[in-house]
Amino acid sequence: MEYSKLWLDYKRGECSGFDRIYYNSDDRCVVSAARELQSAIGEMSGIYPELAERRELTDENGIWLLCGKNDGKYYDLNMQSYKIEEKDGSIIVASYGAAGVLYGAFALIRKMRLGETELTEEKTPSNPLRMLNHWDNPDGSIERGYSGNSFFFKDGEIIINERTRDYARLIASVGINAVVINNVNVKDEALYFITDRYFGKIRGIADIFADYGIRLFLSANYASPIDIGPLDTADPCDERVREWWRNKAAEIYRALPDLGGFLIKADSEGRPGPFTYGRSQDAGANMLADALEEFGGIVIWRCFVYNCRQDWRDRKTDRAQACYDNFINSDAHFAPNVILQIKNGPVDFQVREPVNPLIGAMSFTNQMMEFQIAQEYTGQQRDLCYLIPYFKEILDFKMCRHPDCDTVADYVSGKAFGNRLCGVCAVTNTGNDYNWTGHDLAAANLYGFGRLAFDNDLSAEKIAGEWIEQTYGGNTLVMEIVSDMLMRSHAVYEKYTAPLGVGWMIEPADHYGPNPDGFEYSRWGTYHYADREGVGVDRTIAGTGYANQYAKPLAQMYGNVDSCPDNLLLFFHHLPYSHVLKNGKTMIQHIYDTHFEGVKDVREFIRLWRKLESVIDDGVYRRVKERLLMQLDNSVEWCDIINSYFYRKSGAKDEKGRRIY
Ligand code: GCW
Repeated sequence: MEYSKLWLDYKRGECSGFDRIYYNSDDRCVVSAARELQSAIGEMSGIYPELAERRELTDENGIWLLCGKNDGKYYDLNMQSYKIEEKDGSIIVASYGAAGVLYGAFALIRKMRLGETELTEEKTPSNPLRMLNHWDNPDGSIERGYSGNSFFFKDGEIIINERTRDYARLIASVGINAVVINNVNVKDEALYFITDRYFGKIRGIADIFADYGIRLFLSANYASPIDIGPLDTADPCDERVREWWRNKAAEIYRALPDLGGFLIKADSEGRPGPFTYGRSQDAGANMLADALEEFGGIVIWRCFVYNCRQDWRDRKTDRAQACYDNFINSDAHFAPNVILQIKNGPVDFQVREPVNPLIGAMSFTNQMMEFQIAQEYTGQQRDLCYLIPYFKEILDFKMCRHPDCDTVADYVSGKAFGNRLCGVCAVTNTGNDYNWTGHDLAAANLYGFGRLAFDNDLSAEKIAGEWIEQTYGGNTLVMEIVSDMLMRSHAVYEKYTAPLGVGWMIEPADHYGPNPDGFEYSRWGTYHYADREGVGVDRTIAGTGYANQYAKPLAQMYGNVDSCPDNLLLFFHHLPYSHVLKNGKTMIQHIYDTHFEGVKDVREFIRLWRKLESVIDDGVYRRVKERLLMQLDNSVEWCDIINSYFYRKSGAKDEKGRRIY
C-alpha cells in the first residue's frame, strides 16, 4: 500500500457480523453507503454481508438504509441529517437525503468500532457547508503544504486513481461535503481549469466526489477574461466582462453540471480584483454570482483583502482592520449565492488571534469561517499541534451582538440569521505522503475538523479519543498518552513561540522557526514594535482603533489592559516588560518562564512517546519520534532566540537565573 488508510483502517474483531444490508434507492450516495458498510463489516467480522435492493422496509433482518425524497436540495440540512434506530433485530439508517444515509452509515460503522452499545441516534449537521480548501498547484506543489506533493495534480496534469476515491471516503466519513481542489492563488495551468482543456479530468474527480456527497469547487482567477482572453479588462461593470463570465459559466456547467462554484481570492497579495478597477468587493462578487446563479453555482468570496505594501514606519495603518473595513459597509449588497469566507482571526492564522470582528457583524450576508489545518504558522506538521481545542474555543466565543444565538458557531452556521449558505472550511493539511499529513498525529486535525464541522457540540477530547481508537485501536496506554499529547499540544506550541498574542516572530522565508524581527521592517503589516521599554501593538482607541470593530462589551474588554485576556494582551496593547499579568508575574518573567516550560513540555512529549515503543505500530512509532525530535530542536531554538531577544532588549534578568544568551 502506498498510503495509509488512516482512521478507516478496520481491524478484525471490531464488530460482529450481519448477513444482509438492504437499501431502497439507487442514488449513488446510498449505494456508496451500502458498499462502505459491507466492506467495513466484512473486514471487521470476516463475513461480508450481502447487498440487496428493497423498495420498502420489510420484516427481513439486517441493516436497512432508507432514503426519503432526496429532492436535490444539496445544502439543505434535512437532506444531510440521519437517524439510526434498532428495531426487531434490524438496524435502520434513515434520512430524507442520500447524503444523510451515507453519514448515517459512517456513523454506524464508527459506533460499532468504538464499541458503543447505544446505536440509536439522530443527527443534523451543525453547518450546511463543511469544506476543505486545497492550496494545490497544477505542477504538483502545494502552497504551504507539509506532507508531500498534491495527489490531484502533477506536471500540469490531473491525477485520478484509487487515492482520489480513498480521499473522498476518508473525508466523507467525517462529513465533509465540499472540496476546492486548487490553490486560491490561481496561476499557470490552473488558469485553464475552467476551459475544455481540463473539463474531462475535473469531471472525473467530481464524479468520484459525488459518490460520496462531496461537491467539487474550483478556485478561479478573477482576471480570467484577460488571462484566458480575449478581453483587456476584468472590470465587473463592463458589459463585455459580464457576458464573458455568463458564457463561461454556461460552458463550464455543460461540462461540469455538479460544480459547486468558485472560490475567489481577489484584491489580495497581488491578485487582481474589483479594486483594480475602482469597484467594490460586492460588485466583483455579484458579477460572478450572477453568471453562476442559473446553474445553482455559488461564489465563495474571500475576505482576506488587505494592503500588503505597507510602510513599517506608519503606525496608523493596521492590517488587522482591513478585513472588517473592506466589507462592513456592504451588508445586504451581496447576491444570495455569494458567501463571504472569513479567516478565523483578523490577520492570518497565527497560533493565537482574537476572533475576526466581521463574524456576525453582517446580518444579510452569508458567511463562512475559514480555518487552517495546514499548520503554516503552527509548526508545519513537524511540531505537534492539535488545533481542535482552539477551533472549539473560537466557535464557542460570543460576539456580543445579539441577546441569544450569539456564538461564532451560531453566525457561521447560519443559525443566527437563518441563512442557508453558511458553514466552515479549512485550508487542508494533506499531500501524497504515505501518512497523508506529514506528521502522523496531524491526521487528528483532518479528522477533527470534519467531525467538529458536522457536530459543534463534540468536545475536542471526545474527537481525539475517537480518532485515536479508530486509527490505532483501543489500547489504553496508547489512548491515554496520545490523547494527553494532543490535548496539550496547542498550548505548548503557543508557549515556546511568539508571546501573548503578538504573533509574527517567524522566519519570513518559510514561516517556520523564530526570527523576532523577520517581519518588523517589511511591507506585510505585521509588526510587534519591541523596543527597550516594551512590546506589543496598541490597537485601542489611542492606538490603531482596531478594538472598536467589536461590539461594545468586547471593544471595552479588549481596549482595557485590566480586562484584556492575557493571551491576547500584546495583540491589543503595547506594554512595558514590567507590566504585571493576571498570574502575578511580570511580562518579561512570563515570557522567560513560558519559553523554558514549552521546551520542557516537548521533552515530556518525547518521554511519553517512548513508552509506546513496541506498543504502537513500529512505523508510526518511528515517524512520530522523528518529528518529536525535530520539534524539540525547534522549541529550543525558539526558546533561546525569543528569550535572548527580549533579554537584550529589556536587560531584565531571569529571576530563576537560567541560561539566556
Ligand atoms: O497566510 C498567507 C499565506 C499565503 C496564502 C495566503 C492566503 C494562498 O502565507 O501562502 O496564499 O495567506 O490565505 O491567501
